[in-house]
Amino acid sequence: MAKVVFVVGLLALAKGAAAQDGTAPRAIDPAWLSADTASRTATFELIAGLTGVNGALNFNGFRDGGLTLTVPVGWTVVMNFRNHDGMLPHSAEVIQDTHPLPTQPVTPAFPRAVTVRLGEGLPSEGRDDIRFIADKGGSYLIFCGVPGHGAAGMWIRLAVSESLRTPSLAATPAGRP
Ligand SMILES: [Cu+2]
Repeated sequence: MAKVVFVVGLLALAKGAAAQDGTAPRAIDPAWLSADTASRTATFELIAGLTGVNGALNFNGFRDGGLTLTVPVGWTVVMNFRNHDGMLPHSAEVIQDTHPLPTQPVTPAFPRAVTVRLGEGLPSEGRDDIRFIADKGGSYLIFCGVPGHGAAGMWIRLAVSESLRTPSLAATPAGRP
């Protein structure tokens, strides 16, 4: 009996290690997004380098547009940025959906839709909360402004919808914008 328990324990350890190395596909955590319909505010936990995916050049474990935050037009968007990467600095800004992707920081698509230290990045466990009004419908990118990171895949999508009434978060096909 003790042997069985030992084997189960080893399996649990192995599973934990696989999750930690970040190669396993990651599910969307519902806690990442909250919506206040009274104040029309969407609050999103934006976590740089959450997993090891793409050498940690990811947001919330997703790269190359594999995650899309959708908000209704006119809503206030709060992004609680945190850098979970123990190695590299990261930042974030909302930019126009452009191809090819910029290799340097660019002007954000909405005023103040940008973290501090955009080009140099925030250090490990650095935080910055950004807040802006999504007053133009369309498709945008949430992009790391540290040179080379966004172009290497460190971007997800922001859709500002003219028709939907509630914010949502969904996995989307990864690929070029
Ligand atoms: Cu980065």
